[in-house]
Amino acid sequence: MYLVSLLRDVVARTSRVDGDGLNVLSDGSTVHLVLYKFDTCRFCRRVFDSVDALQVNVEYRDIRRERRWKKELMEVTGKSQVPCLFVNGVPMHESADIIRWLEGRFRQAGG
Ligand SMILES: N[C@@H](CCC(=O)N[C@@H](CS)C(=O)NCC(=O)O)C(=O)O
Repeated sequence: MYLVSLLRDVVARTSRVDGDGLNVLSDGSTVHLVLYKFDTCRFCRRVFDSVDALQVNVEYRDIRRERRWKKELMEVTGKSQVPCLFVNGVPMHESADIIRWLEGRFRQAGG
């Protein structure tokens, strides 16, 4: 049963809508978000949940599905650790920091 639910979860994750990553903030400025991840990473899942709850537009780059994303991540950050969120091209590691940042930017007043 555990395997079945795990597989179902993986399928759900892989069918998630991949946006273009462009977000318009309340002050009219734009922020481009790219998340390097892989789907069985539990730290990535915490970030997925936050992205979904906050309805943020994120472009996903799966480092296990496409070799070029892992290569690119390593070239820019010097490591292959995920999740890594690029905010307007600037990398941010650590799921807790990423979630805190997302909540600070995208949580609706009163929400
Ligand atoms: N403290 C980090 C842990 C992230 C982490 O351990 N990610 C694993 C995958 S679940 C990883 O990327 N390990 C290094 C590697 O695969 O090169 C966070 O919360 O984001």
